[in-house]
Amino acid sequence: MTRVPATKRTQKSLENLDESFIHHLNHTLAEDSASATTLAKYFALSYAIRDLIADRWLHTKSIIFNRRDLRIVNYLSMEFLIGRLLYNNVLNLKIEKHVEELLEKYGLRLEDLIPLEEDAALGNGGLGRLAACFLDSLATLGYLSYGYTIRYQYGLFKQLIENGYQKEEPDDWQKNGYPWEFPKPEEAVVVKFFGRSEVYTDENGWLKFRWVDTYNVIAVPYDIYITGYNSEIVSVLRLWQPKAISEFNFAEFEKGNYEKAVAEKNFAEKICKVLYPNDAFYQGRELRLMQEHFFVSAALQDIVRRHKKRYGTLDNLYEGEVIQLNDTHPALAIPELMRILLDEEGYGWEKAWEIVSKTIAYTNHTVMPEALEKWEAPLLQHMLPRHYQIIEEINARFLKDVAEKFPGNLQKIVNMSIFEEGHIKKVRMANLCSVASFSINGVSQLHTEILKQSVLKDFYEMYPEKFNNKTNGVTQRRWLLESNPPLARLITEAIGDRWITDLYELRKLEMFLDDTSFLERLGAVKRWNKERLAKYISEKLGITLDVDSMFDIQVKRIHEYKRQLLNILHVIHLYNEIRDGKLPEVPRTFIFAGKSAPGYRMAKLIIKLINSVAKVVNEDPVVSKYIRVVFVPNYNVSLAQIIIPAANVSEQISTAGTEASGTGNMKFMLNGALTIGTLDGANIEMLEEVGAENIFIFGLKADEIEEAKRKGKYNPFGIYMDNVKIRRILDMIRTGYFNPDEPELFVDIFENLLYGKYAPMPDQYFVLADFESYAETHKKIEKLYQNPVEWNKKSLLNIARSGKFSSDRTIEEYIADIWKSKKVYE
Ligand code: HBZ
Repeated sequence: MTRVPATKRTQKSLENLDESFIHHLNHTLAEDSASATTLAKYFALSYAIRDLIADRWLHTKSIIFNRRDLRIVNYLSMEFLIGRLLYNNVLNLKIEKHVEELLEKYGLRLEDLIPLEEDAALGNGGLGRLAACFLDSLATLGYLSYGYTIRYQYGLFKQLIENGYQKEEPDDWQKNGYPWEFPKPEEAVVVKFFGRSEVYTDENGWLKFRWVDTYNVIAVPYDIYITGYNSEIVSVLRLWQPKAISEFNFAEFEKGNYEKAVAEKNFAEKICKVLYPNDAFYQGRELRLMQEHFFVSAALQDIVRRHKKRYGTLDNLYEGEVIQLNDTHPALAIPELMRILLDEEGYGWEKAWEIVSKTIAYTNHTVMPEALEKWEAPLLQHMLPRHYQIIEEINARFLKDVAEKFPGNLQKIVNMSIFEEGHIKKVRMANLCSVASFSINGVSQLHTEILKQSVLKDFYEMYPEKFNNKTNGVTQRRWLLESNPPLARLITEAIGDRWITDLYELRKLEMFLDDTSFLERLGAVKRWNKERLAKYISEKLGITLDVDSMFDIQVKRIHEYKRQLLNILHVIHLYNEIRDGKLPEVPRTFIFAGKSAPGYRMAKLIIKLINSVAKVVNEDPVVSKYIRVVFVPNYNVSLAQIIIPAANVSEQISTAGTEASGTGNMKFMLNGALTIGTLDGANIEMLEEVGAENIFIFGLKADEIEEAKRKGKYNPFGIYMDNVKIRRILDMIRTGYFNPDEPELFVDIFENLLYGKYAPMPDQYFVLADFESYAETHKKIEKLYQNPVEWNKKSLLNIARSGKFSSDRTIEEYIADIWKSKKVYE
């Protein structure tokens, strides 16, 4: 296919951008330029840009229905954490200059409009943000792709910090309207719940099942077109919104049953009310199961409809479509596709199973047992009786295969069965995915090895060919070009702009490793970013930061396994040293940000501890000359774009073997921070890229942690008794040093570390075991920071070697090994 250069298409419509802006201001919004608010102008500009994007969608759509040789990637995910789109679209369309000139005529700058957009926070953390990066890469590389999820009314809650405690507020992200989506009511489908499975004999005398007496809801799609950099092709992010079939029941109303009159509407609205705010924690709530089924069923009907339109048959569904499950949350895609093929399309079991198991692939994102989805069988059976029956049949056939492969090995049957027997029978979604998918992947080398050797060991023995690794990546368009303009400029001046679509180009920066003037400019860029963050913190929190101090940053969800506790214990240690007159050689600012799940007691207590320590440290006239501690509220994508570029040091300190990959680690590296980290997740691969002299690794390794646990030989109480520094720190926490008004407040943290009061064992994340090694490594960092040339050199090397961590590389690997799709333009 001959390619119309992307710029040409845009250029054509660009000539009208000014007119289009005024048109939308006057006619879409009915405002005039003299009296319109800045918000109205933000909307007018967004609508004008959206028109350019709609053109690309029409082009992409024509390819979808004309090119049957291109397999479409379907990424099913409960979460897409896309953040703001205005500036992202401006950069991807390469229209920044034009837009700046246009706005200037109205006395506006792009940077005044950008913050008016609400973040679309339809995700919790890494898993949701990964999905967003993938759509950017797919569009940029020119593959056809759809993301499917729910149009949540409320995204991830907004975090307030009051008196040091996290408070949650609903995130009404659509309250002013949202300019980037297109409702497509004509493509609505019906999603069914409850009812029963009925046997009947069809016209050929075959015994068949059908799902009857169901409760039905309409699913209406809203599309957001995700642009790629300099690309004609957009990815479609399709958000499903439930709608009642009958929104108002007049008969019930007449009878005075006001509740019943709106019952259907309430049911529909409940489904998409809110994103579940847990990350890495499973809660078996009925509403969550409804959400999972709702968007999966809508997505599958959509995929099936599209394939029939493209090929006229479902026999070869896997040739036109591939479905990637983002963790087990969309696992109901498996029985739903079976149900469609068996009950609605008339396929027999064997052919239906062949289609399903050649179409669906599964990505695992965690090995933490508390995060694994296990639905109570009676709940699933009640809500989705036909799906339950299909899962039973899948399991029966699968267990036959297991028995054949491992004759007489009952343990295998017990381990691998989709059902976990017990007081309440459970459906193990990871097992269902492992049985039905043609590909099972982890998200870093270490994580994939752990899957093969422990969590999914039996499945690996049965189907070794299904297993593969796809180390995560992040898009450099958002995480460098958009978030760090001065660094992007410096790089482009030095090596040209090809890095924007080929991150390995950054290797060329190694030419400048001994160029002191270049290193100085790199230092100046970092300083600019630190000033930008300091300004934000001063405006929002009234805290003044010293931009000469070393910015040491840990931003991510608050979770015990991520060990924000280790970080703050180390801060307390530095506090003690300063009070003892042992003054640090470098002033440091410790910055934290991140949300806790609202119901996660320990994580919330850790937030309070950080804030309590911050208060004591920052208010101490001597100590605050050397260290400051800041907790920045409401961490989200937009805040990450300001915080990450300002880091000198990136904290990636999870207990080895717990963080599947991490992606924040990659964003920091790309922005020139030096990492202090454990040998966990993708940190290991970062070490491989930069070499041991350019990353600060500390702590126990995954196999050492594993062994200590297995042998039950870890004794944190012994460490407490033997190590005066640690004893002093923990005693301060226990006795209320940081919270004299309520001295007992942090006792639970103390007791959890030493006695495992709220955990299966004392200090289950090995905080005390790694403390000394962590503190020593921090000393090395302190020393290096005193030599700016050496520091900037390592910083530059980290940037230069971050090429592997582009989501473009990740996507090309998914394409080559799993999706086997082709680019629109080769
Ligand atoms: O997925 C994260 C991993 O913890 C992180 O290591 C990895 O880099 C990232 C991308 O692969 N996992 C999550 O973010 N998980 C969730 O957010 C989650 C959300 C809802 C759940 C369970 C997990 O029910």
